[in-house]
Amino acid sequence: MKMRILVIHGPNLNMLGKREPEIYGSSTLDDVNARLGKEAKELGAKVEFFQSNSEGEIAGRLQAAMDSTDGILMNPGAYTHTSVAIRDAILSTGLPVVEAHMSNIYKREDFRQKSYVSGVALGVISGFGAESYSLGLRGLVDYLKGKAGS
Ligand code: CA2
Repeated sequence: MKMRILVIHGPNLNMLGKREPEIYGSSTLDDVNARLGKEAKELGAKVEFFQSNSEGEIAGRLQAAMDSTDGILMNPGAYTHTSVAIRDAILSTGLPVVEAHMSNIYKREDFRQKSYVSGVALGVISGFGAESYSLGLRGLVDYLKGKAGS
């Protein structure tokens, strides 16, 4: 069976390509998802996408993923820096999660330099624009292929 990957985009990422292109680039969320869909196909994986501005909805989607997903690629947006609830929901899934950020959060304001997610993530990619998602997908799929073969 094909590997099943869930991509979660956190708050305000629906605005991608429409505001602040100097920080987040000019690709829209649909562009990013279309590219990930194509790359996933090449890697032999199936992707599903979810975006929400609500912490509770994201926690709920993580919980629902438990039995229907092999791994999660996630940009938690601003909740990265605030949400114990999302961290706990990730832990409750028991699934590998790759945390991706378009900007390099360690080059920005102090309040962005703490991530509640990194400590429970398989790995973190930050600073490569929309490419961060592609790199994260590659890392996640490679990890899952290694696990399936071991
Ligand atoms: O660098 C990233 O990917 C972030 O996760 C993006 C979040 C930010 O709060 C994190 O610190 C770093 C913000 C996402 C909002 O994205 C927008 C995109 C276009 C226009 C407005 C917001």
